[in-house]
Amino acid sequence: MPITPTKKIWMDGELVDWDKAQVHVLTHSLHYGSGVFEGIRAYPTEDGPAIFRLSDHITRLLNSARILCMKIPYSHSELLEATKMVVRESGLDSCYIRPIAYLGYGEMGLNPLNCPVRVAIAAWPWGAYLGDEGTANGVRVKVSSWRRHDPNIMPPAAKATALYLNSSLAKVEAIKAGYDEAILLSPQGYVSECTGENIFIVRNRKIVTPPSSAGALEGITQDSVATIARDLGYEVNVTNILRSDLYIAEEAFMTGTAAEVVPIISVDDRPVGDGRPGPIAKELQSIYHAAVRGQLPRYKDWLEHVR
Ligand code: PPE
Repeated sequence: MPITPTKKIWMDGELVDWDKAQVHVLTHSLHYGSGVFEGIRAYPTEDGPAIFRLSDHITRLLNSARILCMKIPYSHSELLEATKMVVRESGLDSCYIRPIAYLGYGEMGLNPLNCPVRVAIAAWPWGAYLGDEGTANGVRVKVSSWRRHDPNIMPPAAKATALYLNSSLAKVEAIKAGYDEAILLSPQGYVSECTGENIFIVRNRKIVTPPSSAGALEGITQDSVATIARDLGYEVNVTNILRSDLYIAEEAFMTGTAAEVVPIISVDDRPVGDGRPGPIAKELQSIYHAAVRGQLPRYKDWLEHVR
């Protein structure tokens, strides 16, 4: 998806012009995938733009860095304020925000401990990740031939750039085969997640989503949607599911910051339910859309206003 430039990017403590936000070709993270990042969204609200669950995203960024022994030279509150500044500066009331911490120029080789840690935060307008059509009418997915990471080979809890090669392999395979998105299984064969989204299914009116032990990222949207579902009275379980559960589910949908809530209408060419977006998926989607825009008092604590 193309990027629409905005004016400034926050880099290592200052705002620099969009076109000047550049790095050296011998940047460590370019060679070894040693970066950690976040994807965050800001939405228009009555009180101006608000960033959804910003504090939780910054916490996850710092945890990702901790897993990699990367010392980010900024505190949680400094990163929080910097992110708000980037959104204010952009003049946008709706945008996607990409903070990244990476190892810069200075050292080569697999011991990263002496590399300088760099941090950048950019924001730009970004539409529906799986398209407006996919959001409204659902997407077709396939189980990938690629497996998700074994937690002792690559830690899925770290939202690290290197892990996304696995996501890209699965995404390319799915697109080339004519599907919209892929579902990855864990090395043990449990359903893990999609390439950039968590997955949920509904069976016997109970909502189920796989745990991080199946290789899934602990999604912030996953948590938001599970909270909304429980508030509506649904039973939500975070537990392992099998590939065959996907084929006999009444409903399936995926969640992510970029994707938001997207119904799945078929898996491996088997229609999910009646092959149309399910009622629970649609209900959760519409409440999520209202919550992120500050339209529901119950979820206002999730919003970080930028002004
Ligand atoms: N799993 C993966 C692998 C993942 O990348 C994401 C977010 C999620 C689950 C959902 O997490 P959360 O956003 O906290 O609900 N993917 C981000 C990056 C997508 C990209 O193309 O880059 C995102 O949605 O921003």
